Amino acid sequence: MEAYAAEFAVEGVTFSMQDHLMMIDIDNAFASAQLTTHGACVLSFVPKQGVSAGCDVLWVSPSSVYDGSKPVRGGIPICWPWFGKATEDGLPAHGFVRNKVWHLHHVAQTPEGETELELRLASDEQTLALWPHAFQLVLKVVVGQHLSMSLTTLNVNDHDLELTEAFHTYFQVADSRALPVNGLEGSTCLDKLTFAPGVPQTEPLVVHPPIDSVFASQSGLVTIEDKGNARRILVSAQDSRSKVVWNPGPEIIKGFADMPNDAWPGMVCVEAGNVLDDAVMVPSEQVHHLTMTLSVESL
Ligand code: TA6
Repeated sequence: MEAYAAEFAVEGVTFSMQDHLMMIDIDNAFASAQLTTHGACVLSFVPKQGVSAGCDVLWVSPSSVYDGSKPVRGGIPICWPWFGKATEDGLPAHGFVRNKVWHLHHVAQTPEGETELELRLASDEQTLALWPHAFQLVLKVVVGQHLSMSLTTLNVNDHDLELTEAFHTYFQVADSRALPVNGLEGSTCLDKLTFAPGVPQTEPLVVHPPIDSVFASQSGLVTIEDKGNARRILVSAQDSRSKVVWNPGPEIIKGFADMPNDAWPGMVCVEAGNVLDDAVMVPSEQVHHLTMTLSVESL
C-alpha cells in the first residue's frame, strides 16, 4: 500500500486497507469512487452532479467478506475467462480473475479532471492450473461524470482462445420489484432458473425477483428505470453481445452467506458481457476489448 501511495501521488487518490484488501479511493470534481485491487473490482461510483448526486450507482452487500478468501459481494466483479458455472467440477464459478489480486499499473488525472486507472493481471502458475492458457488482462477505468471501464484480453498463446466474460454489475436501486429494464427487446431470453428454451424478449423487462436470465444477442443500450431514486441508469457496452439480469429474491438469497436476507429489494445485477453461445474467440497474438460505460440521468 505504501509503495503504491509513493508511486501514485495523484490528487484525489488515496490508498487504504480494509481487512486484507487494498482499497483505492478516488475523489475528483465529477464523482467519488472506490476500487479494490482484489479482482480489480469497482465498489462504488457516486456522481457529484445531477439527479444521482450523493447516491451510489453501485450496490455492495453489508455482509461482504474482505479477507481475500472470496470476491467482495457487489460492485463490478469481473467474470473471466468463463461466465457462470465452470464446465469442470472443482473450478470456481465465474472464472478466477475476480479472486486474484491485480497489479495497479497506472493512475493519472486527465486534463479534464477525470481520474484514470489501469490494473493488470497476467497468467501465473495458479491460473495455469485452473485454465491451461497464458493471458494478459488490462482493465482501464475512468472515473468522471460517467464511469467507463474497458477490459482488454491479450492472447499471448500460439493458439486461439475461446472465452466468456462479463462485468457482473450490482446496481443499487430503490426497489427492484417491478423494476423496468429497457433495451432488451429483440434479444433471446434464456431463463437460468427454469432452463426453459429461449424465447424472444418482445417487451421491456419487468423484474419480478427471483430472476436469473441471459439475454443473448443483445448489444444495444440498456436502461434501468430506478423510479424510487428518480433516476435512469444507462448501461452502454461495446463488443458485448449478451446481458444478464439477476436478483435472487427472498428465498434464493438465504443461500448466500454474504448477503443479508432482506437485501434483495435494494439491488439488481445487469451484466454486460459475452456469455453462453456469445462466447468470444480471440486469435493468437490478438486483443479483444469489452467496454462498458455507466451513466445516470433524471427520469
Ligand atoms: O449472473 C447471475 C449469477 O450467475 C447467478 O446465477 C448467481 O448465482 C450470481 O451470478 C452470483 O454468483 P456468485 O458466484 O457470485 O455467487
